[in-house]
This record gives sequence, C-alpha cells and structure tokens, in this order.
Amino acid sequence: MGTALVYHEDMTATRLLWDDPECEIERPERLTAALDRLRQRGLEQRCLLLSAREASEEELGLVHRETQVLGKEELQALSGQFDAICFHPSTFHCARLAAGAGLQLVDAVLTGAVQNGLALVRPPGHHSQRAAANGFCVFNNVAIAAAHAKQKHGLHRILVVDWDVHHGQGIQYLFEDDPSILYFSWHRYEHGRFWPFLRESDADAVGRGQGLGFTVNLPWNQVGMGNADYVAAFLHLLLPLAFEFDPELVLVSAGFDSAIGDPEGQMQATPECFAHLTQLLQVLAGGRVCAVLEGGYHLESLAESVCMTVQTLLGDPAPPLSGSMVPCQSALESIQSARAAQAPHWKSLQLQEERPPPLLPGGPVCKGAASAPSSLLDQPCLCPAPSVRTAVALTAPDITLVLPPDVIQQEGSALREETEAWARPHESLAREEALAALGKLLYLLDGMLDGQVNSGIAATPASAAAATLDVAIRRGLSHGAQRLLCVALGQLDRPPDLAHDGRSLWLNIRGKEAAALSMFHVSTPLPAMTGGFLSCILGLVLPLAYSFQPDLVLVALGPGHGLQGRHAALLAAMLRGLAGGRVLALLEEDSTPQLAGILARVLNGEAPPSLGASSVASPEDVRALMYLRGQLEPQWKMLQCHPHLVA
Ligand code: X5A
Ligand code: ZN
Repeated sequence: MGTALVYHEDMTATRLLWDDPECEIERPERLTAALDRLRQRGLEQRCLLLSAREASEEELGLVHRETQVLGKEELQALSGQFDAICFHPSTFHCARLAAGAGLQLVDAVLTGAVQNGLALVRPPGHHSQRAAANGFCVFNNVAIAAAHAKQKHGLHRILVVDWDVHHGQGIQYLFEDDPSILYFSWHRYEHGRFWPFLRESDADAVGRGQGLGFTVNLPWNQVGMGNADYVAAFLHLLLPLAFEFDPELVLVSAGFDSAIGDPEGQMQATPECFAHLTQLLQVLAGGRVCAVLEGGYHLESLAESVCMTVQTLLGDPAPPLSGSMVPCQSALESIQSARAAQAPHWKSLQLQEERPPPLLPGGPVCKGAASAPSSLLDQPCLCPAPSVRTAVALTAPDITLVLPPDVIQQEGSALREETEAWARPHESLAREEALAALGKLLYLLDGMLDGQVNSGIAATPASAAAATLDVAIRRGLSHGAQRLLCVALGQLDRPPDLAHDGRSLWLNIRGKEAAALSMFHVSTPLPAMTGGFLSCILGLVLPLAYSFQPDLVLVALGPGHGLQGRHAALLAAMLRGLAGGRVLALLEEDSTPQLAGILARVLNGEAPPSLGASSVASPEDVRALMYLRGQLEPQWKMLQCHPHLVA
C-alpha cells in the first residue's frame, strides 16, 4: 500500500543566529543529509512524496495553549525564557510545517492512501509542552498528530513509541492521564544526571488517574546501550504491553540521537537496529506506523538510520544486526525495574513477574555447551539484496492463491538425479509426489542460498513432512548456511543424526512438555490462547533467535501444528527480522490457499493482521515459558530480563 515521505524544504530555514553551544547541533543539514542519503539509496523514489503543509491555529490548539508571532528583536530575549531553545525569524513557519507534516502523515495512513510513512521535520517536537517550547522543540508534532487521530479519525488506542535518546517529557505531560495514548520512552537518564534532569523520567512514573500504566519510561542509567539492549527492551517490555494494548495506530517519535556516534546520546546501537525496531512495530496496528523525526545530531549516523527506517517501512527485510547479542547488566536492571513498575497495570507482565520455581519437578536439565561458540557468532552474514523478495513453490500451483504481483510462483525444480540423491535415505520420499515437492523445495532453497531469492514458501507432502524438513536442513547447512534456525510446529522430530555442532538451533513448538535437551534442542508446548502464544514468541522464540543470529530460518508447519492463520502470520512476520529476512516456510500440501497467501504476503513485507484484544497466557503456558527461560538464559542471553539471574 506504500510509504509516504513528508517533507518541505522550508524546514531547513530555521537556524542558530547567535553563539549557543547547546543549540548548535540542531542544524538544517540534518534534514538535507537524511534526504540526500534517501535519494542516493533510491529510497525516496520508492515513496509517495507529500509536501508538508502548515498546521492551522486550531490544530496547534489541540495541544498548545497559545502561539505567538514575534519580531526578530524579541527572539533572543524570548529564547532565554526557555530551556535549550534558540528562535529564528522562520522558526514559527518551520514549526507549523513540522506539526502539519505529522498531521498529513496521519491523514495519509488513516485514509488508507498509504500503509505507513516518515515525516522528516525540523524543529523536533517531543519536549514541547502546552505553553512552553523546550529542548529545540516548539510544537509537539507527535502529540498534535495523536490528538488529531483521536479527534478527527475517532481512534481510541494510539501507541506512541519515543526512541529518541531524550525523554519526551512534553508528550508524557500532555497525555499522562489519558488511557487512549500509551506512551513509551527510553532515554539516557543516568539516575537523573542527564538532561532534562527530571524525577518523572524514571521508571516509576507510570501515568496518573485513568492513565495509570499508560506512561512507560525506560531510563538508561549508563551510556553505551547497543543493539542487544534496544531489542531486549522491545521484546521484554514494550511489545508485551503494546500487544495487550492493541493499538489502532503507532506513532514513532523517531529521534536518532539514540544511534551510534551521536554526541548527545553516546549510545552504541547501529543504524540497522532501527530497521529492527521498525519491523517489530510493524506487526502492531495492522502495520499503520507513522514515524516523525525528532533528534539525531550525527549527520552520518542520522542519515543511515533514517534510510534503515524508510527501507523497512517500504517492506525490505532488516539487515542482520552486528555484534554479539548480549544485553548489559545496567540495561537489564532498567528493563526489570520498568517491568516491575508496570506489572500492576498489565496482565501480560503479572504472572511472569512472580518468580516461579526454577525447575519443574522431573524436567530434563539443559546440558548444552557453556556458551555459543564465539567463532560462529563472529562470522558476518553476507546477504546482498536478492532480486526476488518472495517466491512460492507449491506442488500444484493453486489458481485460487491470490498473491501480490511481486511474489512469484516458482516453476523450477532441482535436477531429478540430485533430488533423488537427497531423497534416498528417506523411505517416505520415495513416492513420486514427494520427490516432485522436494525438487521444488531444493530449487527454491538454492535460490535463497545463492542470494537470488530472499524468502519463500514450499509445500511438503503430509506423509513426508519430517523427511522433507530433514533434507532442507542438511541442504541448507551444506550449501552455505552457517547457522540455521529451525522453528518446527507440530509433529516433527529433530532429525536424530543432525550434528550437535552449534550450527543448527532446533525449536519445536507443539503439545506436551517443555524441554531443553541441549541449548540447541528446545521444545515447548503450543499455547492455546493468543496471550500465551504472544509470550512464547516474545519471551522465547525471538530471544533465542536474536541470540543465535541465524543466517537461514526454516519455519515448518508440520502435521497437527494447530496454529491459527493469524498466529502463523505473526510468527513469520517476526522471524523475518532474523537472517536478513532469509526465511523459508514449509507448509503441508493440503494447507489452505488462505494460509499460503497470508504467509506469502507477510514474508514479502506486508503487515500481519492485528490479533485484536488478546487473552492472557494460561498459568501452564507461563510455567513452561519460565522453566525454559530458566534453563536457557545462561546460554542465550537475549532471554534475560532480570539482571540477578546472571552470575
Ligand atoms: C529533540 C532533542 C534535545 C535537547 C537537548 C538539550 N532535543 N541539551 O533531541
Ligand atoms: Zn533527542
């Protein structure tokens, strides 16, 4: 449905007219550098370009008490009345354009003209308050957009994700008693020693009155937070609440001063991390994501991070994250204290916050290697952009299968002789239909391993699902995959003679018990309800996957998988964040065209349908999850959300 890019050159006009070391970083080049890079990458050309308009007095009045227009001579005097503000004669025009850009973006998304978008604006907005400019911000662009989405589009639940490195106290103040706006902010805090030095930026500020629990602060008490810390914050704090909240729209206060190189933030997250954060948000609200630029003062880092965000909004898979995925102790302390502060207000956190017994009686004990071989984790994943994003290789191409125009139905098959050689060890693959399906799968898998195709779907005959998956794993490992993640649903056993060399991680989701037979061999029951399914994905599957850092993902829906279509779509959408989106889904031959269709669209970058208000996880589901986390946390560090569990 497309991505909007909202911009107006006039927003480069406001600039510093006198010496002020605090304000000088908020420069016009921030916008031009980002835009130039978007052009260079061919990303601007793929967007629907919208020329920003000025917000009206009435629209500004949704959030602000009064606006004044001043003569130049008064500007410096006026600036002095605020914290970190330097006005320019063009400031008011720019600020009205910035607010207007946010409104246009929300209108474009909520009228269905586009699926999502980014507004590239100056001045930023999230520090601005009802009657005070603050921290380079004049009007609160995102707050105005949120109020407008409620008032003009009748929305009832809006999630605001503020990934800027500063606390958007302006947004917090404006909505602290409003349960229709869930405001999440992480920010450099250093126990209150970082600007804006507010007590109410800490984790225990959770909103007031009706809005209790709808303000979520995650203060970072150290600098240097990186990819693992940011992804852990999303998996263990933001996303559980966001799914429970079930937003109709996601607004992002998209500041990139939280990226590596920024002089304000002093953090370590690489630009690719913003592709992951964006992708993780796209599973909410049917993919209606509106990002509005806030801070970001290192031009190179800003430009790259903006490209990563736009690229992901356009549906491209996120590049793999670099560096080891181990959250630091200070990050875990912060995440834990925010979870504890929010637990009284959110069902999805309650059960998990009560520490369960460490072991289930009689459960097997993890006897894996002490840690993942670091040599394996250090190898870079080479994932050049494939020419085909998604290919579907079904045995009997189904004419009722409606696919987006850029998803291709693969006709090709691997050579007969080669297919037979791979099939030979398996009796169940001897039949003609099984061989035909295998030939198609091998052809598709080779296309993916060669880098021509990014993701795909292949069919497996019901009688040969396990054997087909076995061949796919072996073929993947012998033809270039360094680390293969296999998520197997239903009656599929781990191939018995698959090597325990750390190159494959097997996760089976199906009935019965939770067991970690080794750190590379995990099995967990399929939760019956949406709430349990979500905690399984966010609390187990994704942390394992992000820790393992695979370069190929197989998702197999085997016999009796029992997965609902919308759950399968969510799982596929989220696994697409791994391995540069190199995900192969294996479906049973008699799966419905609807299931194949929804998976194809999701693998191709479309948003999964929203799950709606979700049920709570059952106590048994939570128990299974907590047990596995206890077993596996020492090895797979992204599972951690409690600092004291680590030696
Ligand atoms: C939007 C933004 C930062 C203000 C810092 C003042 N403002 N020292 O990043
Ligand atoms: Zn900032």
